[in-house]
Amino acid sequence: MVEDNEREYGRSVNKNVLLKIVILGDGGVGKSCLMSRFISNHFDDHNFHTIGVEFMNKTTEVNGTQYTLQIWDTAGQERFKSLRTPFYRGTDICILAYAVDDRSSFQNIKMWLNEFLHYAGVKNGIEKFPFIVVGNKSDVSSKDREVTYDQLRQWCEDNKIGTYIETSAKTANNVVEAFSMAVQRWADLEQKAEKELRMLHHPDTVTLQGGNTMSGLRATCCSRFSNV
Ligand SMILES: Nc1nc2c(ncn2[C@@H]2O[C@H](COP(=O)(O)OP(=O)(O)O)[C@@H](O)[C@H]2O)c(=O)[nH]1
Ligand SMILES: [Mg+2]
Repeated sequence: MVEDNEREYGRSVNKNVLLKIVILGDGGVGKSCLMSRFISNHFDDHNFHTIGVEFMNKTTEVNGTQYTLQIWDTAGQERFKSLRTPFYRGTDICILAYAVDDRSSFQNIKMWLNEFLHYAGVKNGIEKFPFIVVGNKSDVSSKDREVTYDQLRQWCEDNKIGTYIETSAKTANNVVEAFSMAVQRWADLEQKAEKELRMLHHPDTVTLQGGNTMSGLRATCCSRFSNV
């Protein structure tokens, strides 16, 4: 989704980075409400149904960089299975949502994670893709709560996801923060990937402690190129 000439790895203040974000999770956890709270700071208490797939854009600034977030919302993937691949393709950030008053929606996060890994073709491993797990409806009374923050933290640790938060689309608590955290995670991973790439292309810039592994690598590179 991010054009090459727009890639700024979280550094530029002048350019706009376009990021495609998908929100996945069981029906009823508040995906559409989270999106409309973030986009227009609005909460609609009566049920409305997402028809198929839709996306909305919002421009936001995170750490001095301008981002246009293209947020994709969907309803009943079961009914729209043929849309899965185009829906997931080119995703930069994946939000996995559940509701804290619905234990089964929390248990299904694993299924949504696997579905995304499969259909979006994430190959580099969970740690290298910006996932954020969002426990929505944090405003519910403690007697209605079925998932604790500790369980969220533990699940994320077990599944190697470093970014998670509880939100309330109803009260707006942590909604902007959730999107900012997700973008920040994306920027951190981009920067890390860029560094790794630079190391590959310019091994001279790497300081090695002990051993001569890099000079060995250089020799291999040079001999390969000199044979061309
Ligand atoms: N208490 C509470 N209810 C919410 C919250 N977010 C959404 N809801 C309600 O949960 C229901 C489902 O929300 P919706 O956004 O349509 O869920 P979706 O199917 O995941 O898109 C609606 O009745 C919302 O009013 C929240 O943060 N707190
Ligand atoms: Mg919806």
